[in-house]
Amino acid sequence: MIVIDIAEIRGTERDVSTDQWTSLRLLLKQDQMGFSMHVTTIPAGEVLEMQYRNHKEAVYCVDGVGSLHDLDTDTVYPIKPGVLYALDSHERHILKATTQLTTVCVFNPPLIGREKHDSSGSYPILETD
Ligand code: 9YT
Repeated sequence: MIVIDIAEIRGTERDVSTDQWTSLRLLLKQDQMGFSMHVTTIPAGEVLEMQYRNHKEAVYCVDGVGSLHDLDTDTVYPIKPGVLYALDSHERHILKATTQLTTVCVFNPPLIGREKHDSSGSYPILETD
């Protein structure tokens, strides 16, 4: 069994930040659950364009408000606590944080933690050492 307190992750290599977000990786590929699970915080005003070509991602909002623009269908959805979106078809999308957003994100296949977004907003598939 894995039992982890998010406080143990802060300041470790599982505490990943870019200039647009911070992500605490509760579970990664090396934990052998078949998915990774992250708590991602996006500051107010950020606009993230992404397309996960190599992964499926589900995002559950636990705090804050914003919007999600599905660029494949040109549909805009409100994001608020209790809303989940699942990118089941690798959709191009834009996530806007109106206030600071806190989300729980699950990736399949799991991230190993060192992935960087490419110019399209995708993560590569990386293998563990
Ligand atoms: C919501 C979203 O996808 N943000 C980008 C970061 C990602 N959630 C991650 O690497 O944890």
